[in-house]
Amino acid sequence: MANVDVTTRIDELRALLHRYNYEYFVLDAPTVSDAEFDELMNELRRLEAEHPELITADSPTQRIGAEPSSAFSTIRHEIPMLSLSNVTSEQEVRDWVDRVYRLSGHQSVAFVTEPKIDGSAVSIIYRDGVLERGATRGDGVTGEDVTTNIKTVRNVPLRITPLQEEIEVPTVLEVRGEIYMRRSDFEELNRRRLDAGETPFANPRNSAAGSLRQLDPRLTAARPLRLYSYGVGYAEGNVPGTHFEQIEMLRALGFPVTDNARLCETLDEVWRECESWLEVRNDLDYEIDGVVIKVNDLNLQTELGAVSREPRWATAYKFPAIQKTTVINDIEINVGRTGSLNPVAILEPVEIGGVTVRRATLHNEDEIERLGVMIGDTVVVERAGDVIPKIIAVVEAKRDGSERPFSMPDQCPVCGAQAVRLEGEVARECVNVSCPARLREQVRHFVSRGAMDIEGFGSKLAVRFVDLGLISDFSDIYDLDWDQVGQLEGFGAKSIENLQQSIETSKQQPLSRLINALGIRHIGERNARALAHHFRTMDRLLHASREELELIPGIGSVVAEAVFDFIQEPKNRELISRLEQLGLRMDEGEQAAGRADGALSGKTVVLTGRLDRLTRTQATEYLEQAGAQVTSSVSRKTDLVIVGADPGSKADRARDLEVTIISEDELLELLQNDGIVESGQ
Ligand code: JCF
Repeated sequence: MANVDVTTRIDELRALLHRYNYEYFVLDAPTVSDAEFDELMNELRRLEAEHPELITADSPTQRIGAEPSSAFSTIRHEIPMLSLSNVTSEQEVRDWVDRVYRLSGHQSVAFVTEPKIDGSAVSIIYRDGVLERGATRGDGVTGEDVTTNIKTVRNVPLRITPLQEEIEVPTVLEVRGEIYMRRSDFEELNRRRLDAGETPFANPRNSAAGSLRQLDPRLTAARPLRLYSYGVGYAEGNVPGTHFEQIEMLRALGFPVTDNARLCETLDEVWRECESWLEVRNDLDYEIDGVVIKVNDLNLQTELGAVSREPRWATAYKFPAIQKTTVINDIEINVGRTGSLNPVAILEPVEIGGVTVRRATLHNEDEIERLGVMIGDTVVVERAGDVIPKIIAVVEAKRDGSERPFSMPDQCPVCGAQAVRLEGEVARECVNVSCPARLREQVRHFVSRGAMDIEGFGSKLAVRFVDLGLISDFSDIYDLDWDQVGQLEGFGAKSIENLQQSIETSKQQPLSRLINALGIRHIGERNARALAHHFRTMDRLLHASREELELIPGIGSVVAEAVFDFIQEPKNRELISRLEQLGLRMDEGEQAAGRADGALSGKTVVLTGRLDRLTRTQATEYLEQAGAQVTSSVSRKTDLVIVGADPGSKADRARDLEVTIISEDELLELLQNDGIVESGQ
């Protein structure tokens, strides 16, 4: 090839590779296969090897491969990288906005909100469109030069390539942003680390921050890091005058920016955004720890200024902490409904998100081993939404040698029978089928709020009646010896009457609650509803075949098997027939069924991503009224997936399975046509 041709081809290859990289890592919409990409990259590498004089720092071949260094050099930020003040409640958000009104002298100020990505802050400087330097935030005034590492991050442009030719690139442009890891990438990374016998990372944030500060850039390159850019720092050249337009400029220059910045004209809008992100935070494929609120106008930002390194024109609404550290005072064994021995950590009480947490499940002995917990350890506890508190990690630095290891007992702590771990099971189980612990737990569950909901029949009473021999199976609840109950301490005529009344009322609970109450393996509230919706009556459920069970949306083969085994067991059928004779209602009724003739009736629907006009709860309610069933995961049985903003993996799976996908607006239209919501909502 003549030298001119080589130069032309190299330029062509770089442009193509740049575009494909952008499509893959910024837009999430690749147009070529990995193999095609690799082929072009190899061709470029070969040409550059033959003509080293043509290699440039911004060539796609130069992302990876720099030599390790012994330390990072320190840099000084041209403009300090400020940190954000925090507000933690609606009142504090209102106070903060009010203060902006007061200080600015304006009664109406436009704000921009955006989710606050939990990563590691960076500054990346481009001179004449070429990446010149990347640095960590450090203390905000000085940071570390991590240029070679930043260059390995796939969605960081090595050279700015505007999406349209007429867009002007500032001569100097400092892009500020956050280096983070997607949850799915993080989980994959940890799986690989575990396979390789390495210690897994605690969370995506630590993992991203650690990866960015590797002295060997090849290690950084092997981590699935991404950039999220949220603003402009220092610049020479034309830069727009509002934050919102700056984001749009960055997008037009090929940087990854959020699609979720919202312009808010009122305080109520600002707060609504904060709430809506709180609602979906656990459903996103990236971790967010709050919502950034900024004054949109840059002149007004300058006017407001900063105090002690915190701008007065921006703040972060921080979600309530869902992780805290505390001490494990003891580990107890709970014997579950199925006889499994479940270790439970007894914690030094700690408040997380407004709830005092005293216990956290340790699941089983494998989990204890994986975490390496000992009694006396300081641990990180997480309580996400209404999820049961769990122990995330041990803080080993807090150990002082007084901690005691824990081992699972080989006897049931309740009845003393042998506790064995069967082949292929994670839990140790008490071998005694009539272990009182099982019955206690079963009765406790039967009467509980999510099951038959018998008012006044709490856990304590359940345990007491079982221990006194008043209840030996569920049917005894409806056939209690009231004379004997009357002789118990604390039972007067009035309390007996109340209890009788609530037991009587519970006979009218719909089939779904009864199915849940029976305590069938793998059947909780959701699966019980799916079964009740499908069969409508207990009689039909008792006649179901394994195949029919497997075809029900939301019911997988393991669950189907458990239900089938349960209904085949003569003792269970006898119990159900006794309950029927005692007057329990054995059907679901019409009420919960929703409409039967609309476009959504009978459809199995999954919601994913962030909805703008409805809350998740509203959407679920409306869908159920329309006769649809809302399930949590996408499978071949799913008819429809409603995709909001930032949908994550469920939307990908829907596309893979070719399930129909509709937007929130389209959903609202369907609901309007069915008369479930009024138009204009
Ligand atoms: O997403 C973020 N972590 C984030 C951090 C977004 C922003 O718009 C920020 C920020 C930190 C400081 N803005 C500033 C001024």
